Amino acid sequence: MPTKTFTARNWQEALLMVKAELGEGAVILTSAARAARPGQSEQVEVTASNEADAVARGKPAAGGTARQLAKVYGKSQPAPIMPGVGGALERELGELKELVRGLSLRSDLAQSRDFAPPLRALAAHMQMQGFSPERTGQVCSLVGRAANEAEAMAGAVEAMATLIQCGGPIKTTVAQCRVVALVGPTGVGKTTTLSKLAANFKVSAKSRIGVITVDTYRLGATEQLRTLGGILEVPVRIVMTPGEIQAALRELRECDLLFIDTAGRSPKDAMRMNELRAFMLAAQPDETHFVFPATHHPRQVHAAIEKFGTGVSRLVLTKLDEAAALGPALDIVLGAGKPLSYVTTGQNIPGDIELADSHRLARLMLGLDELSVGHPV
Ligand SMILES: Nc1nc2c(ncn2[C@@H]2O[C@H](COP(=O)(O)OP(=O)(O)OP(=O)(O)O)[C@@H](O)[C@H]2O)c(=O)[nH]1
Ligand SMILES: [Mg+2]
Repeated sequence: MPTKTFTARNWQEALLMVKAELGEGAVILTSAARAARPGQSEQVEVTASNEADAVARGKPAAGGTARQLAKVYGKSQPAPIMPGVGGALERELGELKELVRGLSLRSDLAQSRDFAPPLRALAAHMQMQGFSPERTGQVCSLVGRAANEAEAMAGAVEAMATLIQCGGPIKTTVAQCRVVALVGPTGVGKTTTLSKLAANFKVSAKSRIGVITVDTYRLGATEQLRTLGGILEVPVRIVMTPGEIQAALRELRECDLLFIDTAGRSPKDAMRMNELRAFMLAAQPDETHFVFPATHHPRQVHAAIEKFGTGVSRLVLTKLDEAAALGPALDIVLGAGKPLSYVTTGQNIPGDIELADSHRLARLMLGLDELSVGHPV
C-alpha cells in the first residue's frame, strides 16, 4: 500500500483518520504540527503506511516518528514488551498506543465541556508545551475561572508558581563553613553546576571557596576541577576514602563554602550507591543538592532521589536549554518533592545558571519566557 498523508485539526483526529483508512497496524512515518499559540487553530499532518508495507521496505516501523512525537510530548521509551525477534516492533507499537492514549487524554481536556473556552485554550496550549494530562487538568482546575485567554494564562502562571517550591540560594553564614554536596546520576551536570556555583560565589559574593571531589572514577574528572581551582584560585582536594574526606573538611574549614563533587551513580548500582552513602555519611553536608536534567523522563526522578537517600535537601534542574519542551519539567519538579535551588541553561561557566524562581519557571514551562533573558545567580 502506498503512503498517505492526513491533515487534521489535532493529533487524535489525525490518528483516528490513519486508523480508519489503514487499519490498526498502521505505521506513522512522519508528523508535523503548526501553530501553538492560544487563539490560533492548530493543524497537524501525519504521513502513514500500513505496517507490513513499511517493514517490507526496511523501515523500522513507527520508530523515528513515535520517538519524535514522544520527545515533544515527554513520553518515555518503554522496555521491550517481547524480547528477541519482533521485540522492537512490539515496543514501537506499545509506544504508539501510549502516545494515542496520552493524546486522547490531552485532547479530552482541550475539548472538555467542563472547562470554559479560555481554559480549553489554556489546556490546548499546555498540551503543545508537553505538560502531562494530569498536570494540565490540575493547573486548569486551580485557575478555575477566566474571562479570556490572557487571564487564563496569567492564572496558570500563578497556579504553577504556587505548586513549584523554591528553596532560595545556598546560605553562607559569617564565620561558619557551609558544606554543600552535589549528587545525582551520571552525566547530569554536577561538575559543571558546581563550577558555575563556585565561580559565582567566589566572584560575586567574594566568599572563600573550597572544592572537594570524590569523583576519581572518570578520566579527566579531577583535572576539570583542578583547572577550575587554578583559574579561581580556590583549593581543590581529591579524596579516595570517607576518612580522607573528613581530613579534607578539617583542612578547609576556614572556607565560607565548601563544595563536594561526587561521581555520577546509577541508582541501580547498589555497590556504588553504598560507597556514595559512606562518603556522605562521613562528610555530613549541610545541604545536598540532587542534580537532574530537564531532558530526563519525570518518571525517573522520584525513584532516583529515594535511592540517593533522605539526605537530599534540594533539586537542581539542569539542561533546560536541551529540553524539547519544558512542560514535562513540572512533573520532575513536583515528583522530586524537594525545593528547587538552581536551574541551569547551558554549558557556559559561570554564566548559564539561575537561582530558581517559581514565577520565572512557570513562564518558562508555559513557553512565555525565553531562556536567554535569564537572571544570573
Ligand atoms: N546544554 C547543557 N549542557 C550541560 C548543562 N550542564 C552541563 N552540561 C553538559 O553536560 C555534560 C556533562 O556534564 P558534567 O558536569 O560533566 O556532568 P556530571 O554530572 O558531573 O557527570 P559525571 O561526573 O560523569 O556523572 C557536559 O558536556 C556539560 O557541558 C546545561 O545546563 N546545558
Ligand atoms: Mg562530574
